[in-house]
Amino acid sequence: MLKALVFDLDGVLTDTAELHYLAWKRLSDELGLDFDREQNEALKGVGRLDSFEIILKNNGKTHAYTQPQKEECAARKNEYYKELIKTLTKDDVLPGIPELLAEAREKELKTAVASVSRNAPEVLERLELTKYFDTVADASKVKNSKPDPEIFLTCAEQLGVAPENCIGIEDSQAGIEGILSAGMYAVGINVTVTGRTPDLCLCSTEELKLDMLLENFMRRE
Ligand code: B16
Ligand code: MG
Repeated sequence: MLKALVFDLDGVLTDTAELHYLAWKRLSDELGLDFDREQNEALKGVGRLDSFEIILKNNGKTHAYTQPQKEECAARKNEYYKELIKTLTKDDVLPGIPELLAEAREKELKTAVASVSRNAPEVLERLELTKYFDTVADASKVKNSKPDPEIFLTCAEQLGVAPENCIGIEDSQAGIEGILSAGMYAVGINVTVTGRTPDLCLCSTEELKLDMLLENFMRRE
């Protein structure tokens, strides 16, 4: 029985990937590192420090920075990102999301946000979405980033719902792996599948209708 919807933030509720890209690009330019939109794709759903490691690896500079230097660089990128998210408003919520969240409330389904972004609470506030969620996982307390199921299991626990009664919605392969490993039903939004396949693949958040999700979820049971 479906009892809860667990949402990723970036790429599902809003599209902050471009803002993450601009912030990483600014830092990379300052450091003389090569970074482009294609590389940015691999950072979706990946935490801040791990993202910087990927950029360094792509540049053959994994060992060029000490750990404190890496942390300083990641913190600098975050300052740039925080400047950029000041521009977010409710108009930046992806299509279909407000309707889905309102329907979920009507049908008394629980809702959670499973984002590895430490800025998730501020982004949700700016999007005026906070009121729609029963719980938001605290990314700073999650030890294992996606594709580990930890953040999804944390959401299920915080909601008091068994993972098999949850649908997880994600736009990244890492997130899909996390949802499936948690034992939830996985819905992928425009995922470039490079590993395990989502239970349901959609092209856009516009296709997220509660009746359709319920129908597909029941079919699996
Ligand atoms: P922050 P999600 C992820 O959000 C982003 O996709 C990823 O690009 C970013 O590096 C990560 O959050 C950490 O974000 O630097 O704000 O803590 O997709 O899990 O909602
Ligand atoms: Mg995402």
